[in-house]
Amino acid sequence: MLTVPRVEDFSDRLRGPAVTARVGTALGICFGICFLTGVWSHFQQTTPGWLAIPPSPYWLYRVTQGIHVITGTVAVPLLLVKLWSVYPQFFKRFPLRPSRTMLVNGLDRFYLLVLVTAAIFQLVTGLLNVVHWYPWSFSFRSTHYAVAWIAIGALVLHIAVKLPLIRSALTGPLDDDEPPANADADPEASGISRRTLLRTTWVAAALAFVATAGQTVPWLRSVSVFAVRSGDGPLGVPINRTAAEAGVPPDAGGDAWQLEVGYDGRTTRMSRADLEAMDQVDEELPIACVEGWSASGVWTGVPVAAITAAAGAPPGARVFVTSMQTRGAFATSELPPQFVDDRRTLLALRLNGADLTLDHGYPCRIIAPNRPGVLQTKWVTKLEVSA
Ligand SMILES: Nc1nc2c(c(=O)[nH]1)N[C@H]1C(S)=C(S)[C@@H](COP(=O)(O)O)O[C@H]1N2
Ligand SMILES: [Mo]
Repeated sequence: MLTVPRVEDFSDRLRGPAVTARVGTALGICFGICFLTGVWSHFQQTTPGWLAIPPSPYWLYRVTQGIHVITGTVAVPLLLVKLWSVYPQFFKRFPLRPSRTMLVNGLDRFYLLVLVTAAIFQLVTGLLNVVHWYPWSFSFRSTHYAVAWIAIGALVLHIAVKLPLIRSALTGPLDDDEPPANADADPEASGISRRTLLRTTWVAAALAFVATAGQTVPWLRSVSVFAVRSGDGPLGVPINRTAAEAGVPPDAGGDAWQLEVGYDGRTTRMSRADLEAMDQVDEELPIACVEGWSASGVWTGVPVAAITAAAGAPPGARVFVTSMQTRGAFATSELPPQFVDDRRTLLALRLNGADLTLDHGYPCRIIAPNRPGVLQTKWVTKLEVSA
């Protein structure tokens, strides 16, 4: 017969507030940093009207998003140990009679369930997004963002509720000084100590760090087994979505291709040769994907500001970019004025000394400082300028 265990049935002396509070503190720090960098990433992609994101420093998004994915990955082993250290508490019985005790216990279980579910949801969806596996039909970004608020709200409540316990557990000893009275009878008593358990946890977290960090920290790349798409791609930069995947035909950038620049009811058309005839600028800028990987390249092309000026637009204009892509997301992006006016924002024609490959966005693509990869639109066909 299946019997529901009681809290006393879990007699593992490795568990206890001393372990839970220490692992929980590390986990809380990871979640806090992951939340803040995540909100930043969301704002980078759906910028609220009151916020003008600056193009400098050009590496900022690369760093914040690298940290977002690293702290999220490091949180996985920490969350597992944390849950292991407290799950017997879930089996603690409380009287199911209408009373204050029942109310308090019920609310306690409820918010903990919300916290645990939201935390697991965030880590699982985040990791699956990194490996491009979408076994769901909802929008990843808006859902991951909404659940982040639920998780952080429940986490703040959790810390507030447990603060006295956390404080005493962190200042108290880790291992019980006295060996358990039944040390001979209890086979576990001669096993590992809490100190060893914690050390193992930190090693697991460090391994998760090293395994992910290579996608932003170049010298770690060779050991970073979780660093998806951080290896070399054509011209030294990985490919996120190929032309075939985006439904861009191989001959899309052929001789017939022309860039349309619309401003004030007029359309200016430019061939690739026209663009090549304009003053070319070299800029070293990273592609910093929301998935955490990033890679630097030297891009050569025409400042977007030079193109808007050629179309007759004054400085301070914004530009709506459209790609030739026929399938999937990220076919368009918008450059706010501060990015258009920055001479490092290019309509790039070349990467690391060679013409762009089709998969990198041939015949031309946007590359701008301090922007998420999803906004570095490839296979550009139209720029709509509005003053
Ligand atoms: N038109 C278009 N541009 C796009 C994308 C896309 O799917 N379609 N993907 C974006 C994403 S998510 C990233 S990270 C970068 C990657 O550029 P790369 O493939 O040249 O490395 O391109 C961006 N530009
Ligand atoms: Mo990306």
